[in-house]
Amino acid sequence: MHKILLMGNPNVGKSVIFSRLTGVNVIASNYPGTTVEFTRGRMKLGNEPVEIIDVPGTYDLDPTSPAEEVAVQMAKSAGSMGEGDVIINVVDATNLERNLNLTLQLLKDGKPVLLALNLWDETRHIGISIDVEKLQKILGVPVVPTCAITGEGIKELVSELPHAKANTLQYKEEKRWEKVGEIISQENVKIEETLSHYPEPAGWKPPFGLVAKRRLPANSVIRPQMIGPVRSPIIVKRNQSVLIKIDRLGLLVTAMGSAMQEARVGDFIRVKNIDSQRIIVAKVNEDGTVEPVF
Ligand SMILES: Nc1nc2c(ncn2[C@@H]2O[C@H](COP(=O)(O)OP(=O)(O)OP(=O)(O)O)[C@@H](O)[C@H]2O)c(=O)[nH]1
Ligand SMILES: [Mg+2]
Repeated sequence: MHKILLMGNPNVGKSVIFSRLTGVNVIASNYPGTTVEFTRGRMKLGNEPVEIIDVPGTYDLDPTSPAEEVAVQMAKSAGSMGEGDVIINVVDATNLERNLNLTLQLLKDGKPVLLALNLWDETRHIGISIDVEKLQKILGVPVVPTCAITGEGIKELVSELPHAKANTLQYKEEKRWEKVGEIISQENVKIEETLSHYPEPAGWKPPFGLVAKRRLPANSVIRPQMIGPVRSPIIVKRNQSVLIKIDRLGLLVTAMGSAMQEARVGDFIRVKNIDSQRIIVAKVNEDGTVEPVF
């Protein structure tokens, strides 16, 4: 019988996908010779029964715990039992950088892999957009966005199973992280919104002041494609009273005005002088006052 292994980092939704695929007929058992527990179940692919295994979570194929060791053993045996074994690599779409590390290792080992981009719902919430087609092209294996808790994408995942492929991606082992970076930076992941309310400390150059809208793993490199310009906050609202100020060479003239549009520091806006009712164009100062432009 063919096997499907659900593999991925810890806490990415493997077990939820597993139960979506298998329903209730599952067996928990220990991996031979260990106390590491894993779950097996069955599903039908077409008319054919296949075994599904919920493999313990692992960050890579260099095991550092008994559970990871089991995961690695299972990965190693996939494919060797017979044609048709497939690894569904479940990845956390909000944390591609860390997750693709394992993906690349699986691909490198020549396993037939299918990627489930799980937690797809979360990417929307935190403002990441991923170009799935591009990612698929680069990795050379099918990539299916899923939301395990609602079941979104699970059907598509199953229908892509026959198309799971062994790797087409080549890279040198010591360049693995670099490769991950390349994949991420090729406009596959865009952080759509970045903002910061923190002042810029002296000596910093852009991109300081960008707060990622996704959790970035330690040591991530922030690349230009991942960031957008910081926009200073709106300090003048429409119809807000503003102090019109001319402060030059000992001359201080003030008047009250009403802003006709919202604005940030440095913007030019139209302001209506309350006394004369005349409309002037003025530049917004840091302190929220405005200075007429002559
Ligand atoms: N928002 C959201 N939450 C999810 C999704 N899939 C799983 N979760 C949640 O993520 C958490 C982890 O899910 P599990 O299925 O236990 O993850 P796992 O990969 O089996 O974790 P380990 O067995 O510890 O490696 C649970 O709280 C799930 O409810 C998803 O697509 N969207
Ligand atoms: Mg689990």
